[in-house]
Amino acid sequence: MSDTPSTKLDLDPSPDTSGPSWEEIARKELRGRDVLDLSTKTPDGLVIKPLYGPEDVPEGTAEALPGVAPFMRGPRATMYAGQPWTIRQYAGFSTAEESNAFYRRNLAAGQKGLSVAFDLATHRGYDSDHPRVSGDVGKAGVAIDSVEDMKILFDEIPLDEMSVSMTMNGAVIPTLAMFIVAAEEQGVDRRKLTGTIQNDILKEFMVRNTYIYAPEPSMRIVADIIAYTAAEMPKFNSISISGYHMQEAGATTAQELAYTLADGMEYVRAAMARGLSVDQFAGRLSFFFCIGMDFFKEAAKLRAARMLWAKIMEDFGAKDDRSKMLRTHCQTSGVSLTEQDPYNNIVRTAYEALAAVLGGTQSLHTNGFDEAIALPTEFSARIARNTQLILQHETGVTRTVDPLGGSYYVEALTHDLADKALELINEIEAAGGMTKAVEAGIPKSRIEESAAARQARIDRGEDVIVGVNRFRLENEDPIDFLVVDTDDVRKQQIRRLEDVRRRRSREDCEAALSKLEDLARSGEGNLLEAAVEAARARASLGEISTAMEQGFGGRHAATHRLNKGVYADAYAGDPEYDILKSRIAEHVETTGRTPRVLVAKLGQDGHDRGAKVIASAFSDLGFEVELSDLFATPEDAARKAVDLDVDVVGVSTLAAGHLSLVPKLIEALKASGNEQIQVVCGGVIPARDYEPLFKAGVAEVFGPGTNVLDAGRALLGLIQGERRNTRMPLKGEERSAADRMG
Ligand code: MLC
Ligand code: 5AD
Repeated sequence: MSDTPSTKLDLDPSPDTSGPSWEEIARKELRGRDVLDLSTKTPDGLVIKPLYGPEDVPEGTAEALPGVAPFMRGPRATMYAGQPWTIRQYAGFSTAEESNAFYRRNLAAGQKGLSVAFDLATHRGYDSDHPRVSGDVGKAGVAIDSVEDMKILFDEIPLDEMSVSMTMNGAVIPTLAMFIVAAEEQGVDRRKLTGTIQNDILKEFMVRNTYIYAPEPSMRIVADIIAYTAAEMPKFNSISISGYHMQEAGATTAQELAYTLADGMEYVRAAMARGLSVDQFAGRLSFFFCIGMDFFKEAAKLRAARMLWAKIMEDFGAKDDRSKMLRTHCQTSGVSLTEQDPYNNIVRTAYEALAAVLGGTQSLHTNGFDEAIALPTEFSARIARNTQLILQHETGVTRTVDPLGGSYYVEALTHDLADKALELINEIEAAGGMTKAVEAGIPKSRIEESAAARQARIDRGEDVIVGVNRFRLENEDPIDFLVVDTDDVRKQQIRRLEDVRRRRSREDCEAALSKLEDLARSGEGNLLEAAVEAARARASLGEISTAMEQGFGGRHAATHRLNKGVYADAYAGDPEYDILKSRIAEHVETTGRTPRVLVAKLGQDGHDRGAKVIASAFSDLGFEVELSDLFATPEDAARKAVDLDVDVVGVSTLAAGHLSLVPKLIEALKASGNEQIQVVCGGVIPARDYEPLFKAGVAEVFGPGTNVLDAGRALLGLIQGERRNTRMPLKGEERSAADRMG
């Protein structure tokens, strides 16, 4: 028998030079169009070519190794081959008892680390009995008022074994203090605690908005925590420097990357200004990125982040490799998920999770598919968790370190992103560093511009979202989602709080609080250390926050500006845009009055991307637009609406407080004799909330995925006297279908 062909085949893949070249073949496939036409531009301005080759790969790439500075290929030498990433699902709702039970069920089902989501009252330093937070208690996370709540939250979860992340920035001092004391009373010394506190205040001023104090005292808090943990909690990550919320707020990839690292540089400086040496604390700085749908770009971002951070830390004089090693958590993107055809979100989340893993994340949260509607249910949480378990156990991606390493495209993209980010970092540094840049509003307005441009691309169908602006379903089947009875949670919290207050020694508590206030005022001592004493004496979270507030001289109120022109730029030459704009201009001419809108945020929900995008788009269209202050009460917003003599108040809601807050706003408008002012709502609003909102008098609801031009037309219609109680239908959706849902 002759040899089989396979033993004779020459497997050299180099091209056959006797035939036509790649360019010639490509041009033929394109029927004469230029190959350069296939290049695309990212929102960052990076050019993505249709083909990459060895000539695109930067110098040194072939030699790069994981576990060796600058760690582009991964912080650990063996990565997932040695130990897979931590499956760390962010969760929390209702009371400590309910959240604790949820955590325990999840851990039993394969989750590996904990990640606590606190409610907005806790974030903003209010106890559950504070009148400002009645709509927020237990809604977007778990309510924590005292050490007693914290002990229940971790009941039967051994804190010397389980690493716990806590997403807390505003009320970070009382929260971390209560965690330390809860562990102590569980018999666990703080030196043994593993986990992470978010403690990243700069991005709060930029995008997430759960700050309490002004930037300067806030930065002191960050430094106090870094100093305390460096001395007392050697296994605990003192900060989670977060780009996540930047991307969610609309930042481009390079912006997310650059501003996160620039924040990190500012924290390093703050800690060094405390007299700590870099290597004393830098090994416990950690990071947190968002992973959106641009698959390779997101993986490349993590590789670029590690490379940049190692170089930055060398510049700061770091000697220890651990100080140069960027370790990160990732979460799949919430804004990439849709209310429409929600099962698509499972697929999106799986791709995003894979990008995070190929990028080399240390820890990962995958979102629930019901994300655009409510907090995860037991069911959606299971699918989200299983998405990671399947990646770890079935796909084989853990076998090899940095499997994208050596991809011409990914290597080039990694460097291009790093270069672009470096440009943006230098701009922040030239402005005097991130604290100064934040005060000047530079990153915030850049991100808002990107958000408006992104919205315009979606509205124009240039960025495709399956099931929303393309391939829409005719009928959407409703899905089950989680409902938290906040009134009940609030009652339970108040009962326990009263009990704690009754049992504690008033003297000890007051002494500890007044010491804390003194330290806040004088700038001396360590606030966390003092707060640990106050927490032991059963001071509540609100009391500890208030003591510091008094010492610092008050709460911080941000001012915000409206970005003008971005939406108009994105729509230049669009006929639909022009028609609406001239209809508004006509309205002004015939009525002699510019239609006026107040875009309002109510309660402790600080997510203001949607509000900002709508406000700037409407203002470009010709409406007169004002933004309410963040954290307004319904009464504040009603007063402002009346003072400004607006036609419509548009409430933007993302944290589920609308059912209690919006009716109060309408009542307040009526009580002042201003029922002519109409109220509309937009944001994350489950379908079952429409009816109660309409009953309360809401004129129209705009769900996620609403086209901004459609919303503008609807608003003008309302102002011109069309009256209806419906959800805004989406493009291609029958009005009658929307009416049925309403
Ligand atoms: C890891 N280890 C290895 C290894 N891989 N050892 C040997 N070989 C390997 N291959 C070791 C590590 O050295 C470490 O020990 C230990 O195992 C744990 O690994 P890790 O990689 O550090 O993982 P983890 O403990 O999970 O920490 C990940 C982290 C951390 C550093 C990124 O900061 C973290 O968990 N962050 C989570 C943040 C989070 O959940 N945020 C939610 C935000 S939600 P050692 O001793 O070296 O530490 C949000 C939404 C909102 O913000 O807005 O509300
Ligand atoms: N439980 C689970 N996930 C949450 N998220 C926010 N709050 C919770 C919670 N209590 C997720 C959502 C959101 C992101 C910031 O975190 O995915 O988009």
